[in-house]
Amino acid sequence: MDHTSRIDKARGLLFGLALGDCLGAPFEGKEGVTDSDIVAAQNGTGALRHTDDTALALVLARHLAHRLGGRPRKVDGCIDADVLAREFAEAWQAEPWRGYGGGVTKSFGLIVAGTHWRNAIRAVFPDGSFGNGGAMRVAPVALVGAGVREVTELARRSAEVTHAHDDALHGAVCQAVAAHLAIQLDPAQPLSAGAFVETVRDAVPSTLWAKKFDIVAELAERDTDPAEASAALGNDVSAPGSVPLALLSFLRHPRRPDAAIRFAIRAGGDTDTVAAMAGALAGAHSGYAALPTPAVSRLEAAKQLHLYAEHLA
Ligand code: R7I
Ligand code: MG
Ligand code: MG
Repeated sequence: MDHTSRIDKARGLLFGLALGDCLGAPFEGKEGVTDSDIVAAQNGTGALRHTDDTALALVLARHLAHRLGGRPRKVDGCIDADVLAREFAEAWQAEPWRGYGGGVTKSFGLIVAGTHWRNAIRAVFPDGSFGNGGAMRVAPVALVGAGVREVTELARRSAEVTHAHDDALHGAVCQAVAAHLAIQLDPAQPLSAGAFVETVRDAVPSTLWAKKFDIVAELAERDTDPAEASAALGNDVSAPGSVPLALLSFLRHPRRPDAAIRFAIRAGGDTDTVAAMAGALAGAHSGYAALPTPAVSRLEAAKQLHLYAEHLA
């Protein structure tokens, strides 16, 4: 891949994530949302405000960019868990109104008060959170890991500082590996949903997730609608109840990030997060040029998104 398409795909990934988050947020928990409701929001005026999904993806992107800066790339040094946990908690402390989950709100409070992240997160959920917070912000690691193994390792390390439950880690790995594949694939070539899902499945050793992947592969092959998709896969704040729906939203519209985002939003439930994850995948696949131009220029974090995309590409 040449440098121009790498930058285009890196921008597509980050801007797709933020666009999905911003467009999805106002529709969270709403029923009967139509394509034209979403298009109206997309074609509006004024800044598009993001939530915790984009806020923490930016923190992770900045963390990766700083730790890569100028040195030869070495995955081991890309994530310092203790530093990253503090950076996430400080982002929450600076802007607690961005719509954070109830569990992380408590653990971030403990971390800024001095508790080590390993103790803070277990104090809130003894088995670790199974929320989708590790997956929603993970996509930037796909710009750094050289292959599935490295991306898997970075995904787990970025997620575990807040989400220690196996299902949350599986969700982060699923989303990160899917983003990695989306970057590698040439959008001019036909995409095989079956082969795509198989590669992701190989990185996620879990019988619960294997069942989800079977459903994703089956629904991706036919003309399923968002209501059927969420009934079959879930659309809640848990990782297994949202990450597979995002993967399907992308696979239904791999070359149309705006359509993938609308599919995710019309599926209802945790719309900002499912649309952010679907937008990251479709943006990484098709590139920045495929995103709706007026809307991306209205993104609140557009400057930082450009900066980190260029740095990480
Ligand atoms: O996962 P997390 O960061 O939340 C992300 C979601 C996204 O939709 C964002 O857009 C934002 O709206 O929030 O935050 P957590 O607090 O770790 O998990 C989210 C929710 O999942 C929690 O508030 C709980 O309701 C539920 N949850 C659990 N409930 C019981 N036991 C997660 N883990 C557990 C658990 O172990
Ligand atoms: Mg959110
Ligand atoms: Mg959400």
